[in-house]
Amino acid sequence: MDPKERKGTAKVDFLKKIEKEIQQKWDDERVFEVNASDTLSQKSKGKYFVTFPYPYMNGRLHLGHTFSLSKCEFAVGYQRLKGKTCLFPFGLHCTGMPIKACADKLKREMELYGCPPEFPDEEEEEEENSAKKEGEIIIKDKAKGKKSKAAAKTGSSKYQWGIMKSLGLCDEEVVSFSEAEHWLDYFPPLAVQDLKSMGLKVDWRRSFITTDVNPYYDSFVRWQFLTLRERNKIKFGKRYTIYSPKDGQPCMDHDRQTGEGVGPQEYTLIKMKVLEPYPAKLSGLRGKNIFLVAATLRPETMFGQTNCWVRPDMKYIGFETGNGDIFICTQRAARNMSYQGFTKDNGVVPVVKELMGEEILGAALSAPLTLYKVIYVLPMLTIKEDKGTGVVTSVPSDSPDDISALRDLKKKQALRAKYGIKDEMVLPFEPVPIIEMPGYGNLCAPFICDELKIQSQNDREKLAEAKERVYLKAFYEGVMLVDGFKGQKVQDVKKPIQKMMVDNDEAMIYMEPEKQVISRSADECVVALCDQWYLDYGEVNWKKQASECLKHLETFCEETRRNFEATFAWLQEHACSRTYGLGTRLPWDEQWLIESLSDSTIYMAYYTVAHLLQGGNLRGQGESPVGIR
Ligand code: A2H
Repeated sequence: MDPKERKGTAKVDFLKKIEKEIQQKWDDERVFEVNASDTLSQKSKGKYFVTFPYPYMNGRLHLGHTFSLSKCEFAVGYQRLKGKTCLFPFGLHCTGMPIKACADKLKREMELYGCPPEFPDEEEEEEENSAKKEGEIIIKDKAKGKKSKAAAKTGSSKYQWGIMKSLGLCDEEVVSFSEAEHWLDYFPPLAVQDLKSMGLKVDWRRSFITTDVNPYYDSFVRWQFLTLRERNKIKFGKRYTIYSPKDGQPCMDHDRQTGEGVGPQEYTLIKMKVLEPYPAKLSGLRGKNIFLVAATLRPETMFGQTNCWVRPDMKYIGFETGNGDIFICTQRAARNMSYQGFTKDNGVVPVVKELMGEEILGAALSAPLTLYKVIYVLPMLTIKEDKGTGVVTSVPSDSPDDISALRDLKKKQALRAKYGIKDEMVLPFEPVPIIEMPGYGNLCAPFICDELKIQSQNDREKLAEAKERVYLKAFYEGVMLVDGFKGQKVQDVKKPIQKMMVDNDEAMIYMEPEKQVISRSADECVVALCDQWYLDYGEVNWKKQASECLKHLETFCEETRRNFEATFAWLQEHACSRTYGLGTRLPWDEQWLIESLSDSTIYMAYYTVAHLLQGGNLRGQGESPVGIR
């Protein structure tokens, strides 16, 4: 070995030896164990407390933890040198789905593939088949096949078994991880060991794990929830929640792969009735009521509908609703609706027709509120697949997208011809003045499109600007021109007009996630109406109290204060009950588990007494140092 290198190692080894000895001394002398009474001593120059969001115990800690921890660690070390009585407690979180999901996945793999499991290698099978057809590529494909088989056996695997093996565990050890409780035995002591070797200045007597495995923490959380209930902060009922059909339960921030902070977005679903004779594609459904259902954010503009848009090259379905009517929209939207009481069976979409947009172009419709008795289905090429129902109602007076697409069709005979649209379906339809806006007149969308010289529906950037300019302004400054609402502000009539159409069975409330949400189980989430216990964080008085508290809170910097304020602003009803996972049961309705964000809101208070209850026994199984049971 290079002598330089050897010298380097010797120095590090020496330092490590000192480190070990000192850490042992800290441990023996219990130097980081502090009690409330210590702050009363003459020597104490004040008190200082740090807390780190307790990490989740589905694996070993990693470099990310180390980085974040260093801030607590440096702060507490510095304050200690200044003579303050410093407390750094450290809990470990086990509540929620992922541990249980991994354990169950492992169990399933062993049931399917034996123990130790022999996994099928799909890639190799496929490649062998194709290799038979084209002899030439055998060598290349074989090599690839071997690689993927090796991956399945080692670690970079889609199988839970492979993931566990990659932690360096032997077969027998992996088997024990098919019981969720084993994770709670295995990882927490390793976390403590790793944190100790990092030299953290922690009072380890105050450590604990969560869930009903630990009777002390369990009763702390039960107390918390009983108290919240007594104070009327917890309610029960059907609520719109982001939900994973695959998991069969709500999917909150903690359970998501993507879509943090995303909530349900409400649309008004406009029922546009297809008139007889039905287009050929739908002729088999004669005798049934068929509706194209359009999702809109602007129910108050329905007085100005001139047509309905679908995208010619997009897939739609017709499905049967609870009362036997047929709704036409995208499969994705129908999936959401099926969890919101639209269909006979929850979560089941009874598909009666699959079709392309172009197959219903030119269909005649009757739509609510508009003065045009009959309007037609026309092509719009910019409709997105992942928003709303894929059916868009057209209000060219107030929507820049709609006026541009309508002008395209009016201008270009060839475009009409391409899609078989007759002149009388387009040419007689003019924008209807329904809203007056200061500075924009009574046809704000044509006005802004002229001003920005928008040429077609494909002018995406300019259209985005046009929408930005008129959308908010219309909400705050728009004044209605139509009979019955004349002179009223848009923001005041939006809800009443929505309600009027819903009451007349011309519209419904439809929800979907604001943006795509993918669960940790890799499911695309929907919005579902679920029976829920929920924390009523949106309640006005509670919010007022919280804001008042924040005023008196030292946040050390403005950014932190702003983050609190922003969270208060969006936080609404928070579903806190779950059916699957680990945790504490709701004391008054034990079929439910309390989810992982809700059992971790005030645990810092538990640190103040944890040592008197558990005395450092993570699972709370030993005797309490002060005899509390
Ligand atoms: B709005 P947000 Cl008058 N692809 O309704 C493209 N656009 C879609 C869509 C899809 N898959 N699904 C719905 N939309 C439209 C009326 C309206 C709308 C007026 C003015 C503005 C306006 C009449 N068209 O929206 O991205 C629908 O058009 C401007 C924001 O969820 C729906 O409301 O915010 C709106 O976009 C939903 O867009």
